[in-house]
Amino acid sequence: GKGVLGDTKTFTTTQSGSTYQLKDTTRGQGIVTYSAGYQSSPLPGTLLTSPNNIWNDGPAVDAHAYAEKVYDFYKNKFGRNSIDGKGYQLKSSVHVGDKWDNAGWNKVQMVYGDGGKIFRPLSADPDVVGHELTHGVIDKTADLEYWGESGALNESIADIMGNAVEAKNWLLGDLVTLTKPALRSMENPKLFGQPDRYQDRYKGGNDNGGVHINSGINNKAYYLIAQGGTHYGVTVNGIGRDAAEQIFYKALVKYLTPYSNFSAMRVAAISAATDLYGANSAQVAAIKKAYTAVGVN
Ligand SMILES: [Ca+2]
Ligand SMILES: [Ca+2]
Ligand SMILES: [Zn+2]
Repeated sequence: GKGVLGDTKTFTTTQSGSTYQLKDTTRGQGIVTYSAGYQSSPLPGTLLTSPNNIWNDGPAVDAHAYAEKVYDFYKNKFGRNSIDGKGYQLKSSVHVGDKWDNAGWNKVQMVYGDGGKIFRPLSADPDVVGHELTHGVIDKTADLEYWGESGALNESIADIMGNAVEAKNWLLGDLVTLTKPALRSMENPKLFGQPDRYQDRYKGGNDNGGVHINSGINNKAYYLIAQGGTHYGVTVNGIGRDAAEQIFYKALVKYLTPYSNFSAMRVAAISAATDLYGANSAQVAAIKKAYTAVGVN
């Protein structure tokens, strides 16, 4: 099939009689992709089919192939079988709404608009798909409350894992934004209007208390842990993406709780890194330095 960006990709479908369904039964309890038919409801809509197993609906191809990619990411990296660890069926609906410029996890399934003004069809960037499915993983684990600091951590962990699915750069949404180079940068949150240290956090009530704003603080800490660098005079020796991913996954499933704040995130990451690498490890040292650099103690 052909994706939104014109790239050819292969993915798993199911033959049913004389047609093929956009349904992968080889991963967990399945990965199934529907069209909402340019309406916002009912969901999931109509199961997509093809008479010849050639797929030209770009947003559907990307939603399906990248759901498989995210499933494989969680399975191969962390041994996790889908969002609930028990193979939860991953449903996606594309063509949701009339040129809807958004995507989301609605607590049951993925929904993707076709965009038009701000975005391309949103399934075209693996980090977006990884971000939204990670909200599902968070719901089933730490269940971080979507408000204030715990909400910003919810957003940041969705960015961290979404970005890790691609692991190509430190941007979010760079393949789908039409009016700017990306939606967010973990390396330099300020490029897209996010704070990069705790002192500069947003304290107002918009955006659920700034969940998509203050996520920049934790994103920057994660970037420093993985990649290293000097931030406000504090130098961090990076530990690499793989170790950082393992630490934050363990922090999510073992140590974070619904009302964890930034300070608790620091402690959770240190605890997870201590489990994995020991209290005197370079990994623990990097976490302490990185959180100090962003003003979280
Ligand atoms: Ca919840
Ligand atoms: Ca991307
Ligand atoms: Zn989100």
